[in-house]
Amino acid sequence: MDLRVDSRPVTVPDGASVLDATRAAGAAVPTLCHDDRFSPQGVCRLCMVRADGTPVAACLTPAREGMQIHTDDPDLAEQARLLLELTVERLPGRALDQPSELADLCRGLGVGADAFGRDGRGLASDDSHPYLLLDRDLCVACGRCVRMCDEVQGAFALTLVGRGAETTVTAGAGGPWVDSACVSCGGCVDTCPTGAISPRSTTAEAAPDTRITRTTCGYCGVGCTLDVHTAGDQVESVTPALDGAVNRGHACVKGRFAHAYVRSPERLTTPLLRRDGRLEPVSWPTALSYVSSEMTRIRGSHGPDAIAAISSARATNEENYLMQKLMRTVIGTNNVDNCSRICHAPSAAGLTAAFGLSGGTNSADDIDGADMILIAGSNTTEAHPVIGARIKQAALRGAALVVIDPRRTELAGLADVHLRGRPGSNVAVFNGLARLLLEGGWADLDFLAARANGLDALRELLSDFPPERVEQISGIPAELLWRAADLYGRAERPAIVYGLGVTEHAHGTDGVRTLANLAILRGAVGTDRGGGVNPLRGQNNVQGASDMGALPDLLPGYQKVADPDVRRRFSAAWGTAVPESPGLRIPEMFNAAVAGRVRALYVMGEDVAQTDPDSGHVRAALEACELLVCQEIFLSETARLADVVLPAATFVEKDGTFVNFDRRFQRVRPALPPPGAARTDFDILRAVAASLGSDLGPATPAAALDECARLAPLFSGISHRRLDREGGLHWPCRGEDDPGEARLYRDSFATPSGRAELAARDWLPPGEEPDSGYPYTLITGRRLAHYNAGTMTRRTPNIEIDAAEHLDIHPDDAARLGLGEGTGVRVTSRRGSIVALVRRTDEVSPGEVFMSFHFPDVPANVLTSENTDEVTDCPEYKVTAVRLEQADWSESPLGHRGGDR
Ligand SMILES: Nc1nc2c(c(=O)[nH]1)N[C@H]1C(S)=C(S)[C@@H](COP(=O)(O)OP(=O)(O)OC[C@H]3O[C@@H](n4cnc5c(=O)[nH]c(N)nc54)[C@H](O)[C@@H]3O)O[C@H]1N2
Ligand SMILES: Nc1nc2c(c(=O)[nH]1)N[C@H]1C(S)=C(S)[C@@H](COP(=O)(O)OP(=O)(O)OC[C@H]3O[C@@H](n4cnc5c(=O)[nH]c(N)nc54)[C@H](O)[C@@H]3O)O[C@H]1N2
Ligand code: SF4
Ligand code: FES
Ligand SMILES: [Mo]
Repeated sequence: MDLRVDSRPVTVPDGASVLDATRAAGAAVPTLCHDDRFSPQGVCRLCMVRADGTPVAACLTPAREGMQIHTDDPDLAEQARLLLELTVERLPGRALDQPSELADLCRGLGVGADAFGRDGRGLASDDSHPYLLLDRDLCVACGRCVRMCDEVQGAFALTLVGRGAETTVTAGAGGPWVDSACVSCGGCVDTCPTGAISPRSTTAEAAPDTRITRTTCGYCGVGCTLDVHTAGDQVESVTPALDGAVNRGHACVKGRFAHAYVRSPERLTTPLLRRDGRLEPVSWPTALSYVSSEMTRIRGSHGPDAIAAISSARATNEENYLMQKLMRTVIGTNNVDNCSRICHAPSAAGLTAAFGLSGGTNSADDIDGADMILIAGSNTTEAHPVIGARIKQAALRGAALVVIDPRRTELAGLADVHLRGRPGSNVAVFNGLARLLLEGGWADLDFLAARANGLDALRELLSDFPPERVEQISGIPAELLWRAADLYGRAERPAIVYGLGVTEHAHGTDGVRTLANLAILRGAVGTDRGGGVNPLRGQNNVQGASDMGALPDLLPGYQKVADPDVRRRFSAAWGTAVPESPGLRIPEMFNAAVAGRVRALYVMGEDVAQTDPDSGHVRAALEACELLVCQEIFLSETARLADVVLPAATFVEKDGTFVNFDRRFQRVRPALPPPGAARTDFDILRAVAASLGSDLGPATPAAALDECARLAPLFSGISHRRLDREGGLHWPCRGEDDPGEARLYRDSFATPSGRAELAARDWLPPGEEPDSGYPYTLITGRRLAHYNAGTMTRRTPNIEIDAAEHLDIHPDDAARLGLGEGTGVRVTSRRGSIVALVRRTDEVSPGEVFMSFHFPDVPANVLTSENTDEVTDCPEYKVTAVRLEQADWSESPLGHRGGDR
């Protein structure tokens, strides 16, 4: 649209408001109640301008072709000044003490300190929340926090209450903020223009030398763009970037607030070496020479394959690239893996087989654009909160939701249809849906004929999956299955997102394949008619760790170690022969350690002793190793068992890149130096290689990514230079001019046949089932405030939001077992026994219980089994048969400390 602002010509996109047009023209129009992140409210009326002669609220009024806008009307400016004076009259003068949007507005409109009231209204404040302060006396009832909470986060936790000048914000029904439905995303803090809602300060005084560093969140795979504000040696605050590609000015309680761990006094700041059974501080040269002499000895007497490494999905791409290069070129083994193995390895295998590439098929924006979203085995609002919020926004705009999950997650509670299948029933449910898509006439037969293989074999298999049989296996009523198929079948642009409820099973890869079938049947992948199939990859850089070849069978860019041509190319570039035989996967490493075939294990940034399944077995494996090196930021459960602990930097102290869940490379930039003698994983890996007499090549992260890009065609157009210039880039990105592919397979699939591959996979029972001795099914997974091993979030005020591990149990089961809310419960599996606190909730079905694995003193993985996905060895974390008994809470290590941590 072309129009004029103060006689200057401007062009704005369709749908732009008059306010957008004035900004495009560089005119300063005052606003108080407006924020681009939510829909305009038009309550403050400060933004009045003349449009074609008529006074209008700029934020509310759509721009039109040819419009003549005037922002310089003196009457309207005077009116704005008066309105602002009326607004601030009820505020105390201290409202001007801190910098705020309101203070800027006052300065801009010439409203002085004398316009403010002296004492304010004496309204109650609220300091119950660990991260927020509410000073109601500073509230002007602009409603921005309420809009942010409703429209952006979808939490509906805040309301405006009271009348006239007494109107002010309140959380929940008016009780303490911390007890409300608030999910602590910080959206209200970020939008509040007056300082009424402010972050609790984490540093004593606001220092004058605040620096802002633009980076990517180091927690989950959403990949939010964040600004880290530092003063001196401290993180002052973290704020979401308004122009963040995925988060667009939003974040969650972890990325936004949980940063205190960075300067925790418990950070590792010096190398540690085990002497006489105790870990003692030593210098870097001592630690490195111990590591290199032990590795050299073990390789000399047992061969290179007696050494194995676990690389880190928390570390950068460049660090993962160096780790696999170290193992392959300096040690001479392919024994390198990363936590994708225990997470989304079935996605890598399943999506590669179905479509050709090891990543989600579409981008976050395609999920927004969907008119129907099928969410399978993903607790999105807790584990990928910003994507969860975007899905809630889509639902508010009218998108249909189907959730497949044994638990009533937040999204399941909002869904049009919740298919509450038993854990381990996915393949039957997905096959049942596939059959109904065909029966209902919703399959896209033209797409199938032109672009897919395997329809006949699938049809034949599906004759075994009538809804009645699916109901027997899963417990899902046939009628609900029909309703779900109908919604996915009729949608114009359906999208599938899924999580670990699909992958962490004995038949996880089959789960991914049979889920992918649905999108293929509908032609909703590789076309503009659908949002494809999107795994919500978990860790900040789990996609990248695999992309960089920290995998036993694949070199950077998913090139097969077994392929002699590939090996030749890498060997030539690296100047040393790449070993031929694929290496061990993580579970195989532990088995080999117990069997004496692996003698040294190098663990970088994974707390295997807490997070890998069947902890008893993992500990036995770690103890069997002659050398256990642990590269960590804290003395994790694994580090406690190590022979050498190498102190690493956090993401806040690093330069490099992460790849998020939608295949987007994004920059990570250092905001602080590492504490003490801690060093980046990049530097440590180079130093380890040097002490083994080798040079790993690239001296900087930028050079490492360049080297990787030269060797991996999928990433050949990606570099730090381009990312700094252009922001994030999706892979595949095959050249300097390639913008990257957000949506894959528009022309053809990347399978050998060039077509999507339907899979006819039968349902098989889970690896472990309840019986009379172990009658309950334990599901394990995540909670919002804590992150995996919890080493980081437990060292932040998030511990006040979620203080201890609970076992979620249905009230009927709790009543039968005599388990009261908050009492102790002993949970025993075929492998071990732990004590947790009871939380009664019908979020779980009778016969099923749920807990997380975030607390080392209530170690869920003592219970989980060695069963793994038959294709990828991904653990069956989601199904463990357990027995439950009343227990004295003091039997738990936590109880001994009276719950005080
Ligand atoms: N707050 C927080 N966020 C995180 C993490 C964290 O620790 N804390 N970790 C990150 C990591 S590493 C990952 S991988 C992601 C994981 O994110 P998600 O995949 O969402 O995580 P989970 O909670 O493990 O499991 C998801 C859901 O699967 C369901 N489920 C269990 N069994 C079945 C089944 O048989 N079928 C179906 N359909 N569903 C089932 C569970 O009830 C659960 O609601 O989260 C990332 N984000
Ligand atoms: N029962 C059960 N167990 C599970 C799961 C489940 O659903 N149920 N989920 C599994 C899944 S999906 C995953 S991904 C794993 C995650 O398990 P882990 O990868 O073990 O857990 P994290 O807490 O993410 O991080 C590992 C360690 O890295 C350290 N760290 C953080 N940043 C850095 C860094 O930059 N450098 C270095 N060197 N170290 C760093 C942290 O202190 C932490 O100790 O857990 C698995 N375990
Ligand atoms: S949603 Fe994930 S990436 Fe975004 S702020 Fe939260 S933890 Fe960080
Ligand atoms: S900014 Fe337009 S009415 Fe408040
Ligand atoms: Mo994960």
